[in-house]
Amino acid sequence: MQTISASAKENCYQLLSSLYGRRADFESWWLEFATAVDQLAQARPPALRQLDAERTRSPDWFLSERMLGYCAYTERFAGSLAGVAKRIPHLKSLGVTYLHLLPFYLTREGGEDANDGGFAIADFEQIAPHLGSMQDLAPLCQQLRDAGISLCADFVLNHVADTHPWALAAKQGDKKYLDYFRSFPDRSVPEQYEQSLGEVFPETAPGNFTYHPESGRWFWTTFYPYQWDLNYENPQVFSEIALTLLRLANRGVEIFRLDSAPFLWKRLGSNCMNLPEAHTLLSALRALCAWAAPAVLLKSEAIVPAAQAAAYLGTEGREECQIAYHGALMASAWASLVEQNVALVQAVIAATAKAPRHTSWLTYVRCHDDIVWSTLKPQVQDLGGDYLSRVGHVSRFLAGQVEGSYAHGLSFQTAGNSEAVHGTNGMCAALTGYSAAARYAQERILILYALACAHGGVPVIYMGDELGQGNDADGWHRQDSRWVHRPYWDESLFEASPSLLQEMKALFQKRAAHPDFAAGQPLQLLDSACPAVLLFKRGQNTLCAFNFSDAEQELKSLDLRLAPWTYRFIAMK
Ligand code: OTU
Repeated sequence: MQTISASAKENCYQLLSSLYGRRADFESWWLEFATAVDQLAQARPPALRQLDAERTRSPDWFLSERMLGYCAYTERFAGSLAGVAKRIPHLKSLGVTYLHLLPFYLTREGGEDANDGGFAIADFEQIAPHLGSMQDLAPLCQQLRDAGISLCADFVLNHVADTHPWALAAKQGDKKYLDYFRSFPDRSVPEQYEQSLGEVFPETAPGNFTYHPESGRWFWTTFYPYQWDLNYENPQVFSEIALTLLRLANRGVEIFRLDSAPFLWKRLGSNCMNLPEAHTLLSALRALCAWAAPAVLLKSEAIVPAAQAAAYLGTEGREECQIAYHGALMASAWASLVEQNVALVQAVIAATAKAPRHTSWLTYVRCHDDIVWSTLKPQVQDLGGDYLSRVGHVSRFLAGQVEGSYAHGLSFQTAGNSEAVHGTNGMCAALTGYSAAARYAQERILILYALACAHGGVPVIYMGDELGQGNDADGWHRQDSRWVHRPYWDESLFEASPSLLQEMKALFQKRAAHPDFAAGQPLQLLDSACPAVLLFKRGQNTLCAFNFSDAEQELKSLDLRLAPWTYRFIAMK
């Protein structure tokens, strides 16, 4: 243990020195930082030290076929942090072993519309008062752990709220804190950056810089104007964030979802995403965990094309996050569902690198964000199609704007710029037609979840999908239409959707029962000779077949008939 920790410390030093080593104050900064980390490592509670030892012995624990995630907003799921415990029986009945709670920290005031649903954090060391207090976190982690469930906490790396004490000090012109952000005295440099920057919310938050009148400066704001990007060129920012992460880890958080990971570093002339320095920062955080809290897993939230997303899993010899969202797989599954043709999902799977050892993809069907279509750009282009018209059709279909569509979703951030085709919002039940009782809708939900279960990775259920929960009517009136797919927990759905819930559980049990579904097992794409059928082999001998169409399909070579919108997992001889 000692030697592993010492070499992780050395590794962390090397990584950080590659970023900050040229600064005159680097060595003194490091000394102070390392002392604080060592103290936190020593303060780690005995139960977590035991977990550290166990996980160090079995670093592949989360690659198991029995690993299953669940994602929810604390308030919408259970009222408060303490309330989450009452949902443990439901989670256990599904076989869940990992619970991701969206950000539960103190946010800027004004309600969820004014804080991006918790993603504008005013203090990482406090819990939002309506959700409880920091005293509730460790007991919840313990209760979940006793039930075999690891808590995954959201952790926003790229920005803080404009009401965070650092931002308040910067607004006053405090030099130390001005250097925590990226700000400019006028628009000249921002305008140079804008030449090559994209826009995450082109409709509701155009541009990437926000003028702050009192200080007279322009602050870098990739997301909403009230979310101020942190300046990771300042090592002090890294140490503040890193120590906060360790303090939360010592309370029992086992997995951190590193929000907006691609945006941590900026370079003029680039789109300021996925830069090598951003990867170095994540590797340094990983080394930090290996040094002071080895049980902890890092999960990158980089919703980018498959090849770029794979980079967040690191490489042999340069570790990074253990888990990475596979946003392209998710988006391509929806596109193939609409097109009744599996070319896109197949192309994405073919372009997906096998996760390096001790790492895994995260596979999912829906989440609290939109389906981000730009993740498919390379594959749509490879297939020779026009990106905008192809993706545009898919998003119009899901928004119910195409004749014959069963879907009730919404296009996101596209108004004012029809070229953007940014994303699609809506609950799984709304996008598949389940909410409208459309024929085959239940099968469509199951086929998507079956793919997430079979592909290889940690599959994550989005709260409500297992019960066929539809869109939240309240969300339609909000400026940010992602709220349509952020409904409140609804107990009545247990009676309304018994068959879906039963089939979902059956699917999760099938996966948990077979080691071929473990994340590390190989995937081999097969030619189904049928444009609507996705076919691959997992592990030693499991054949996975998915009919993405309204028609029955026959695979003659396998002597297999697939009813419309069905999946089959078959043990090969
Ligand atoms: C994340 O998403 C969160 O999941 C969002 O809920 C937040 O609004 C946002 O960060 C700001 O904190 O653009 O469409 O590649 O895609 O960081 C979702 C990563 C997003 C981005 C991602 C972002």
